[in-house]
Amino acid sequence: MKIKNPATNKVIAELTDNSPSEIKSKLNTLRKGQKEWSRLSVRERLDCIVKFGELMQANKEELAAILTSETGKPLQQSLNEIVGAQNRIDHLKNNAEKWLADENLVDSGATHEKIVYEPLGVIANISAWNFPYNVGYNVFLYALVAGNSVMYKPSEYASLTGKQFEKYLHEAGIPKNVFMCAIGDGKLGQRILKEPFDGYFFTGSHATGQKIASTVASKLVPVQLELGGKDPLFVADDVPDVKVAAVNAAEGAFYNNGQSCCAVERIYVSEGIYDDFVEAFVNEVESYVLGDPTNPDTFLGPLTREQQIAVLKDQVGDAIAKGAILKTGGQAIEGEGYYFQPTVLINCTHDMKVMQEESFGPIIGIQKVKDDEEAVALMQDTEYGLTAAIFSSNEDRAMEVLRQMNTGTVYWNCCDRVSPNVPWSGRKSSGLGATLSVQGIRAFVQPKSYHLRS
Ligand code: TXE
Repeated sequence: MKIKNPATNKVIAELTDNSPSEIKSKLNTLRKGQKEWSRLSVRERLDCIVKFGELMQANKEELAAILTSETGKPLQQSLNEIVGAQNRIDHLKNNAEKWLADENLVDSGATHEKIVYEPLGVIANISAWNFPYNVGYNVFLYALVAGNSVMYKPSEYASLTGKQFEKYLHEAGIPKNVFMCAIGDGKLGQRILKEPFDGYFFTGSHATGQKIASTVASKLVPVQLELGGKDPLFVADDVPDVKVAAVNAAEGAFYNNGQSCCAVERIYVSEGIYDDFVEAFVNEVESYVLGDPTNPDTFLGPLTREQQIAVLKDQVGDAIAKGAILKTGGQAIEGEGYYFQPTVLINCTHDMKVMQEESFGPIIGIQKVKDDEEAVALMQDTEYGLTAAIFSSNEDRAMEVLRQMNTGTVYWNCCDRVSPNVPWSGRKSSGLGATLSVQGIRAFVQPKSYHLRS
């Protein structure tokens, strides 16, 4: 497998794909390893994870350079991701023993009753490239702490980072037969689905998520899908400062080049502040430094995947043909690398692809709304259900809007945010199941009920 740098389109490394027989033999190895691993205490397993976190932080400069080289993520954002993902480890360290402890429900009388949380066994984690630390940690660290062994298939666009996870997990004391990488593309992913894993945990596109769920359905094992979104933000007319709202909204839309599952993908603005908001928003977007991702000032690097340029061009053309106004950007940048200008489309309507289909790039559609009722109806007009946000100075107004959102997460005066304290879950086409928090660890265990008479 050839690994390309999206900033230069040059091959920077070559890895050998795993063959189907290697997947089979890795699964057998992981099955043996899991038995020993699950006999350790939660604290012993956590000690390895804590050590892993220390190693990642100690080597963060080198790791950030690797992530930037294969995804095009600006170096500072790669560092932010590595440093930020440590919060999962801190949270596990403080809570996992409590979450996984046996629950003695009846401990008097003739029959005692308790719940023991047992690991699932060997799980397959098919992962994504956009935030490999965040979305990877959400799955494999929680699975390991709960006593599972893991086959981790990094995205073909983040395989070098995946290999680093394997190296440092082993260095931190996780046995080699408890965590293993599977290197390859979607075809290898399909091969993994054929094998009898005890759970399949996927992060990626809706289309692939659907294929995975239907392929493994007959196995009757847990399947969890963390998919994309078309996340709306409503900027209400009572925001205290329109410029601040515009700056925050733009960051939510353009951070990581818009390649976040919870990026702001469409914006609705009250008519009273619409013109001021658009002006401030466009000024902010035009101030972004675009270019070489290794330059510390760069905010927008190349897209990770060349194919996405065609999707973005199509969305721009479709929106303009249906009456949107292109305020800035709109073009791919000729030359080396997969660059696309940051793009703002205004006067958008819901017949446009940019308001309906996931963009996953540096492009945003803005639409004017007359009141909260119209904003809610438009925010809810989507097949997705990951996050929704409102900027408003009125808490009651905000809560009334957020109450009506059929999404796993809602935000008041913030957006594009994930925390280990609360579950991360998508509804409708945004996914199935939850990661993070106590819910996230329960995804990797199965309860066993004990009825005990002495
Ligand atoms: O995703 P895929 P890609 C969305 C986003 C983006 C699009 C494509 O819209 O533009 O997905 O990205 C493996 N059986 N998100 O191509 O194809 C594949 O090798 C088993 C949203 O990366 O879904 C990789 O490891 N596995 C998302 C993983 O699945 C298969 C983050 C994801 O690939 C497979 C990333 C198959 N048939 C992209 N086909 C988010 N939730 O944030 C592919 N794979």
